[in-house]
Amino acid sequence: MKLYFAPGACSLADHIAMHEAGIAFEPVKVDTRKHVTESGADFMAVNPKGYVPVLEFDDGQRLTENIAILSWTAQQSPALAPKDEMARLRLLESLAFISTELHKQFKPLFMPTSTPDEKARQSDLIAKRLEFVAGQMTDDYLSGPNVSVADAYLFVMLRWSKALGVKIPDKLVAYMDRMAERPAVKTALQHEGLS
Ligand SMILES: N[C@@H](CCC(=O)N[C@@H](CS)C(=O)NCC(=O)O)C(=O)O
Repeated sequence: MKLYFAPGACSLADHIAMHEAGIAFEPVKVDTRKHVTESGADFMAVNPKGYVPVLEFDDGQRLTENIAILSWTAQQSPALAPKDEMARLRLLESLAFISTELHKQFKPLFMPTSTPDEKARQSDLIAKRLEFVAGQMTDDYLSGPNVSVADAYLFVMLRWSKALGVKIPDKLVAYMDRMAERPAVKTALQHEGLS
């Protein structure tokens, strides 16, 4: 099994989650600007959408989209798998929120064409959403005392927030430190050359 990733990109969430689940896989580094893998292969042939993450199964099938890959990963591990139907829906709810209301909102912050005003407005929007997440969190992790694949995704959003100067609520700063101590997070960061 292969996970196509770009260092520090959203694919870091899948990378962390795969380690949390204890799944053996080969990480394949991708240059998402040039659309080539580390070995020089054409990444557009792997994912015509041109972006990471991609999970490639041993039979050659490929799964894209963070929500799908993280959901699959959760299903593989009893520790990460939600216990009942409502918990599964709550996990999906968290993943959808992180994907659409956080992840996609960073785009203007990464675009060189965005004006300082646009970037400031977008930073404020993301900061408000992080406040909302902090308000909802009543335990060590997003969905309670145990880590889930959604935590891996949120951790990446917090890394980006920190790097881009988006205000992070104190509760999430402590949460980020807690996540950073997890062996799966350390291993994924190390593999991506980020530790
Ligand atoms: N909808 C996709 C978006 C993935 C995405 O935005 N990937 C970024 C890295 S965080 C990327 O590879 N961008 C390169 C490109 O679009 O060319 C998902 O959630 O998996």
